Order: sequence, then structure tokens, then C-alpha cells
Amino acid sequence: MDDALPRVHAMPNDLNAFWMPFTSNRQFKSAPRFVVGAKGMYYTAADGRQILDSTAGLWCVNAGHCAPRIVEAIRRQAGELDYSPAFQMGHPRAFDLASRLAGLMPGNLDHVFFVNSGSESVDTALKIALAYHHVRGEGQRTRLVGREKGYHGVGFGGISVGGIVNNRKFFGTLLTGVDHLPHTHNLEHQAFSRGQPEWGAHLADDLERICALHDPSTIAAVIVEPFAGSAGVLLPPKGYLEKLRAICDQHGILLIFDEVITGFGRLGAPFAVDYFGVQPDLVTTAKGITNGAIPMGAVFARDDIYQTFMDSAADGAIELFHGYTYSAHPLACAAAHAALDTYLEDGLFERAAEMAPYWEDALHSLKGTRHVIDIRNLGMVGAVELEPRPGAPGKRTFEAFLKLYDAGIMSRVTGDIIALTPPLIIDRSQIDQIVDSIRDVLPTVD
Ligand code: PXG
Repeated sequence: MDDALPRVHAMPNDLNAFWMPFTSNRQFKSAPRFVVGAKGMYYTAADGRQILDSTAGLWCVNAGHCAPRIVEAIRRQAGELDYSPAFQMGHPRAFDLASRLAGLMPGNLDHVFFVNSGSESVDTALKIALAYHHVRGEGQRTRLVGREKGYHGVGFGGISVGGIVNNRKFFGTLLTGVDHLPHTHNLEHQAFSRGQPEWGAHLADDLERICALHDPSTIAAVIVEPFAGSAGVLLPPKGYLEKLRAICDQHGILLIFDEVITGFGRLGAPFAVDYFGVQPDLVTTAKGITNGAIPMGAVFARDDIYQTFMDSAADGAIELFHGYTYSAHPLACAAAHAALDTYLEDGLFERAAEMAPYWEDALHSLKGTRHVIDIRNLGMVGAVELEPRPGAPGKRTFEAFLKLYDAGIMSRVTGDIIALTPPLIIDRSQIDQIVDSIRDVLPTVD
């Protein structure tokens, strides 16, 4: 069969059994939207329509769908070594991959712990931070600091440091000893900023308040997304991340960047660490590490953090009691190698940086369109915020999402924000198509 042609799929007779994640199950099942194939910038819908992917899957398909080197690498690996344990055993591609990744990451973030998702990446980084202080004799550093509106996945660690109310309020008491910085989003001071907003660096000073309240010697780590993705593309004000870094340094607190969305080119640089020039102590990644083709994540740790663990345990003893059955899964490692080959050989990070000014201008041309109260952008990320419908937050934007889908655009909405994060292979005419479709659709939504 020709790989370029999606196979014919019979549609399911029964939609009941699959409990869909983060979905209005009843809405979807009353009017399902099925995709049956994907290639490059497009999905193929069940009715044969080509749908332009303006969100790179869920922020993960940075090189476009079914990138040939990745497809081939997974096929080959599946027939060669389908699985091997990563506990007390190894396979060569995992070590090669860790070295390659460490080489791509700036500074001394030289060690890589493999996981299978962003949520696992976050919980792993939080556990490394706590255990690091423990093994170096500062076991009283048990507190964690996150941020309002932060998204760090759905594990108990991630929702505890995260700040999205609906992701927390149903799930009991969560981790104890967690504080939250204020979020940095403020339309009064920041609306229609291009790139990083000028206003808001002072919000990082709240970390000093938290330090004063608990005494800094009780705080293990601060975790933030370099920009908040899931909450609707909330950008760090100029100087904000630098301030967080300085306060953490002053008090011996580890700084964790959650780069699950920003890693692998989203900002036109390999990582947000490169883009912002601020060096954290631990970095969490997932999604783009395999271009979304196989689940994988990776935590990057500073060299001396890793060495502290190595020096702490007796000869022959396990240094960190943590890991997953599928850590460094051979298929994921093969996919990640091929994703890196694709990003680097095709120059996709540079391409994203070159395309970003065109992207910015196109998005900001939507100013003045019905309902639009803010437009934000950074690298190849954008957001269009709509005025909420009175008494029905999110409804107007969800209707826009449905109409955009009918118009052949896959978008992503969160609250009253349309988030746009296309594959980095997008061209100018496809950017125009996304922006023109939004311009056409919004006036038709009440
Ligand atoms: N950290 C960050 C910063 C994320 O954005 C996770 C952790 C969790 O990753 P996993 O692989 O466990 O889902 C994420 C995930 C959206 C959207 O459209 C964002 C995510 C996932 C699904 C949808 O905003 N981010």
C-alpha cells in the first residue's frame, strides 16, 4: 500500500467505551471528529478533507506529521529490538541519545533521565530535587514552589505545583508544602504586546515573600514553564526569568524549567534555555523529543547534581530509587534519534526563527477582528484571546474552534484563548490560511 495514502478505516459503531481525556465526552460523541491519517502539515479527516494542523498535534509534532526518517526508524527498531529493560541493563541507542541530547542542551545540564511523558518528566524532576537536597544533608528542604496558571501535567506532583484550578480542585489535598507564585498575565498592562511584555518582572519578587514566610532553607525547588502554554500562552515579562534565577541562587533553591512545550524548537532555538539565556538546574522535556511519534520524556540535570548522587551511595548501591518500565524504550530512543536528525539536518530550529517575524505580523493583523481582546506571540507560538461571552466563559471560543475545524483548520482552545503552535515546517501561505480563517470565522460567532 502507498504510504502517502491513508488507509480506509471503518468508523466505530460504539463510542461509549472510550472515556476520552480532557474532553467533553458528550459533546464529542454527539458530533464526533475523526482523523484517519496525517502527513506534513495536514490531517486527513474521516470524510477525506485535509485539515491544516495549526497546533502541531498537542504541541509535539514540530517536524510535521509522519516525518519519513522517524517513520522508518520506528519500523526498523520494532523489528530489531522491541524492548529491553533499563534497570541494571542497557541498550546502546539510549546512551547515544542521552549524549546527543546533553550536547544539544546548553550549559552543564549534562545528564538525562528518560521517562515517557511530560507528567512523568515533571514528577521525576521534583523527586530528583527533593532527593538531591536529602542526600547532600539538607533534607529539611521539602517545600516546592510553582505558579498560578502553571501546567505541569497530571501526576500528583504536577497538579500540586500546577496552578490550573480545575486540574486541582477534584483531587483532594495534593502534595503538602507547596506555594504558588502569582501568574504573569495582565491585559491592562500587556495587551497586544509583541514578544515578551515590558511589564511584570517585579512579579518574580513574590518569591522573596515566600522565602521570608517559610525561611528559604525549607525550600527545595521552584518550577515554572518558561512561558505558560496550556493556560493560554502567557509570556514571561522581560527580566522575569532572570529575577527568579537570581533569587534561587541567593537562597540555594533549585530552579526547574518545564520545557515540555518549549523544548525542541518552539521558540526558534533548541530550548527556551537558549532563547532566554537563563540557565536552570533541571529541565523537563517530552513531546517534541520524538516529534510526538512515540511517547517519551527526558529530565536534564546539572552535572554536579548527578555527581552528588553518584558520590552519596555505597559502591554497588542504587543511587536514585526511581524509574519506569519504559524508561529509554528502544522504540522511543529510535524515534528521538530520528527526530533530532530531522530537526538538525532540515534546519528546523533556524527555520522557526526565520519564520517568527512573519508569524508575528500575520497574527497581529487580527487586531480589530470581532471579539479579539489580545494577541500574543513568541517564536512560533501565538494566542488570540477573545472576550468571553457574558455568563458563559469558554463557550464562544469553543464555537470558534468547531467552526475553524469545519473550515479546515485544527486549532486548540483553552478558556477564551485560541492557542496556535504549528509544526515548524509551516510556510507563509499556510500561515495566511490560518489567520484568514480566524478572520473569517470570528465575525460569524456570537
Ligand atoms: N508540562 C507542560 C509544560 C505541558 O505543557 C505537561 C507537562 C504534561 O505532559 P504529558 O505528556 O503528560 O501530557 C504538559 C502537557 C494544550 C495541551 O493544548 C498541553 C499539554 C498537553 C495536552 C494539551 O494546552 N501539555
